[in-house]
Amino acid sequence: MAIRDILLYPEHSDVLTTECDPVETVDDEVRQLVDDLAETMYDAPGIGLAAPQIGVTKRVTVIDVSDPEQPGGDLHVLINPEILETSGTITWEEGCLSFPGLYQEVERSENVTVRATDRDGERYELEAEGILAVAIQHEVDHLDGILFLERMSRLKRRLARKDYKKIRARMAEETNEDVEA
Ligand code: GNR
Ligand code: NI
Repeated sequence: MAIRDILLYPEHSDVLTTECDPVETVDDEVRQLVDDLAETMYDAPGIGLAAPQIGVTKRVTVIDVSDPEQPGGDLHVLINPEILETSGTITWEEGCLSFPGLYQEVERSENVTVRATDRDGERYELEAEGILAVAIQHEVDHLDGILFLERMSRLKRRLARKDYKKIRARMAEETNEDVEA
């Protein structure tokens, strides 16, 4: 297990906008990837993480929307996920670990049924609603090379990019101050 670096937008937009390749067999290498994703997600902390965010363009993602204050997590491993059905609409203020500090409302389906392969190579189906449904859609988008910016209206996207530039400029300034101090 290892905590991996999370790739940021826009420096790594090439990897982050790549359509990821399906996993053929769940072997030790894929299990290692799953474990690294989980460890990196919990460390960040985040409620989900997709393989391209750590530089691996494979269709693998992990999600845990359980309360971090409560003992025992609820880790979902989704390999080659397919969204089978969606219904309803929900607006959620989303964040993305590849856009640190940016939070924006995004409209998604409120309910999703997803089929995926787990860490043991078993195919399963999951019905989700609310934040879990939102996270599934956010992560499956990553595997298709789609970032949450693209799920906003053009106006909101323009404002979000502007906000994010300011956030990153401030982050860079703070890092320089740390170096100088
Ligand atoms: O940690 C995360 N929080 C979050 C909040 C609302 C909607 C989606 C997310 S996913 C995000 C982690 C991440 O970037 N996953 O790709
Ligand atoms: Ni994300």
